[in-house]
Amino acid sequence: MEAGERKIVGVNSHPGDDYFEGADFAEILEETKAWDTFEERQIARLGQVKRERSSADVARALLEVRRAAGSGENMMPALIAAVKIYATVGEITKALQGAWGSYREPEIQATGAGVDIGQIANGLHFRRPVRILIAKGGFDGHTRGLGIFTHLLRELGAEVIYMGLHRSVTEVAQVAIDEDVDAIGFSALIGSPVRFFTKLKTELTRMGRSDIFITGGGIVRPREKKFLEEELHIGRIFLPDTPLREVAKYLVENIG
Ligand code: B12
Repeated sequence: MEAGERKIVGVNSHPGDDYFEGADFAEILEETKAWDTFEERQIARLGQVKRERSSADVARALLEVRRAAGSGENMMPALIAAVKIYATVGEITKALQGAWGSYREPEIQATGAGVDIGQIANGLHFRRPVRILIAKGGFDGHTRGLGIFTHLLRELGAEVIYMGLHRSVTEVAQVAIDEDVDAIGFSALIGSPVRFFTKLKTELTRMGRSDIFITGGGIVRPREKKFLEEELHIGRIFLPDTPLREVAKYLVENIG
């Protein structure tokens, strides 16, 4: 283990943020810079795969995936055959959607999920009418916190707008502007929080509304939190297990 041959996350691999003590933000910027061209590079790679495979074979394999999905039989042979001839995950997913349809998220449940929202909000209230957009980006499907925040913000007197899952950051910025919100509460439990928040700020600036207040939280490393708050100059970023009363006080004091 000491030689690093057997890796244990948290022990001799990715040992946590202490490891980064003293690191400046250059490392974070380096990481996020790689994301800038990621989409283009991935599209180029996909293009190459598509040029080199047989489209007729792929079309046949996808029809078979769709048929197998609709029939209720074991789908593994059809899926493996499709993957072997380089059908993409997107194409296979579309074939499955063709058979099953796709999940439509119901309106967000403004629920405390066992949390006593009344007690958390007790004595706290926005001083003026405020509109807040609650959002997530990419494939993050952790909705539990969103339900809690929707409930909490309404209890604090805000009008809450929620645009559903699987949105791009550009869409989030556009909706924030269209709905003329006072603040965006962005939640990032999977994906790169630095990337999400940086792009959100860049998009709002590009659209001429850099004044819209951004705050939020999620699975964010302490040095990323420092970067977002001190370098990107957005509002506070809350890490998991921050008492909700502390979050509520901050929102009331800084948004309305
Ligand atoms: C519950 C849970 C799930 C549930 C989600 C149910 C649901 N509908 O929400 C299920 C089981 C479905 C799930 C699935 C997955 N999960 Co999960 N999940 C969790 C768990 C245990 C708790 C999340 C939660 O609800 N917390 C309670 C809420 C209230 O807290 P919160 O949202 O974090 O909010 C706090 C702060 O983050 C901040 N905050 C967050 N958002 C916002 C927004 C605003 C406006 C503000 C002001 C503040 C704020 O303020 C709050 C202060 O307390 C976490 C671990 C953890 N302890 O966080 C893992 C965790 C987030 N999951 C994780 C993973 C990896 C997954 C999966 C990818 C697993 C898999 N391989 O399939 C999938 C992804 C599914 C998807 N498409 O997103 C990882 C993420 C790792 C990472 N980012 O590096 C975690 C950290 C577990 C772990 N330790 O590995 N998960």
